[in-house]
Amino acid sequence: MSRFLVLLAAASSVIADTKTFNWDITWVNAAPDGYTRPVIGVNNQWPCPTLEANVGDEIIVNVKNSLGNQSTGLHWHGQWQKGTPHMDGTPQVAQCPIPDGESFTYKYTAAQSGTHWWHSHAEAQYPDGIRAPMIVHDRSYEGPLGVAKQFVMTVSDWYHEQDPWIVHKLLTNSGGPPPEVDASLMNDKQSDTFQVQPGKKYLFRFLSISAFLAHSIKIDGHDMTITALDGVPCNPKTVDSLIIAPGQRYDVVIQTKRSTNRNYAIHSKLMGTRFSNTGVLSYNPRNAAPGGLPDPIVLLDDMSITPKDGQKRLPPSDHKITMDVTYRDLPGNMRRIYLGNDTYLKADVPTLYTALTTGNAALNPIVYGSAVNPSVIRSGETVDIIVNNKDEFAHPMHLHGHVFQVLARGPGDWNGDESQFPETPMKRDTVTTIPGGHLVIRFTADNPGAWLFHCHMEWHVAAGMVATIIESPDLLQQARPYIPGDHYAICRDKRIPTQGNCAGKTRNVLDTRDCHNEPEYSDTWGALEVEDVPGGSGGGHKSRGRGRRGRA
Ligand SMILES: [Cu+2]
Repeated sequence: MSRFLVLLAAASSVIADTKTFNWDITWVNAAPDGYTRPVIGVNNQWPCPTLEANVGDEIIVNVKNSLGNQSTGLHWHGQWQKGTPHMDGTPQVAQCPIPDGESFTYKYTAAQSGTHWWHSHAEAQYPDGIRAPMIVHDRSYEGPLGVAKQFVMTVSDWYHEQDPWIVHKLLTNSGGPPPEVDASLMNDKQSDTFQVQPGKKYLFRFLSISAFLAHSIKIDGHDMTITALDGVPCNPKTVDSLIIAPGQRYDVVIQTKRSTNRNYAIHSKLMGTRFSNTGVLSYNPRNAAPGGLPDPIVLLDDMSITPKDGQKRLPPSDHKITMDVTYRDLPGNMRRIYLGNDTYLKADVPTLYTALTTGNAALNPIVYGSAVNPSVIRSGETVDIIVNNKDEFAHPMHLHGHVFQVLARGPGDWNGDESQFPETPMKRDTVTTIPGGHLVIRFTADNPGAWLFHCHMEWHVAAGMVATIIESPDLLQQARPYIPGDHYAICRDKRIPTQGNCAGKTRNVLDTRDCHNEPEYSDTWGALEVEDVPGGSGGGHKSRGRGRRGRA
């Protein structure tokens, strides 16, 4: 018995691989909808590469920032970073921003299998192109699906202007009407063809890498059986169409027909706009191109989907965090979103570093600064986050470091009545609120780190719709995750302090008078500093350099 286990362990250590990627982050021109503009790519290419691995692989991504005008930081959406919270890629939270010209290595285990993605987490940057799928294979999930082949299909909105400028206009009262979307993309193109054979099953991995708007997806003549939400395998649920919000993923299996005499349209519609894409489910390339409009979509209530592992509702929570979503116009021509008490502003010290360096005070949310909307949770607690959404948007809310159970979603503020909570709740990592409604999610504090909870509409992130969950700072201090030297080097490079409270104060850390509390106009700008973009051939407005404190 014991020898058998040893052999198994040896076998799995052979299977687990190290996957190394060398990514030079660069501006490059691209025209996914026929309009040429500068986009952010990797190694002078765009679309950015899909990161593909097997569950348990060690991922090493050597990043060089060659943008020339913006800092960056890469987040691995769907990877919990257990034991490596410093690899979460969130500038001024898990690390300092990677300045122009500097290098930085991400190294972590791809522990969460499924359909995920990676993207810049420097605000207002990923919609300029730096986002792509991250697929982590797991035979124990994929094998039983019995599919002949897998396809990845991303959907996104697309803009001709660069995002920092869009955000700038959106968040100032004088900016005029909201920016208009210029196109919808399917796999970063206008259309894509998925070649199939008759009488087989296929897995489609749908991802929304949108900046702002959701898509509906429907395949003519074929039901879709959902098999995973945000990488979490679920009990099969057959639907006719689905709606996917920014940050979300749906795995679906389709069964192809016996006849090959026609091809079918895959409709991806950018909701609330005139833009859509028509992909081709191709049985035979010689068949006529499919077209037409999809039938009206049938709304899917994802709350009805249960996880494959059958996990029951977690025990009643020890710790409830309630956040109201409100828009406020502030003096100085600013429009900000408040998530809870405050509108998010970056701390001077990355929040994880504050958690590691302020001793017992790290258990007191005050040290992180009210402007990061901090909540400190303790190891083993069951935590409820309650969002009361006071405005007319359906916000896709994403929590880093976890998946969560979704216990309630409905109109109005949450009334506290837990009697209708589902026995076996849906689990995912990005869930949409309803306009003017509430959302209740629950998770266990089992992953020490500094995790953002935010809307995945990127412009809402820039407007401050972000909160910080500081999880088990006492355990972080005991465990002392090893933080490599290159993390500190990029801080030194820009004179960003790496210890102390939100203002970098290492004594009297509860004195936070010097921490940011007032939104500054320039805070609405993207990755700290934006200047003229080299090589722009049609990129619209050239952004002006207005970085906060001149960090690049
Ligand atoms: Cu939002």
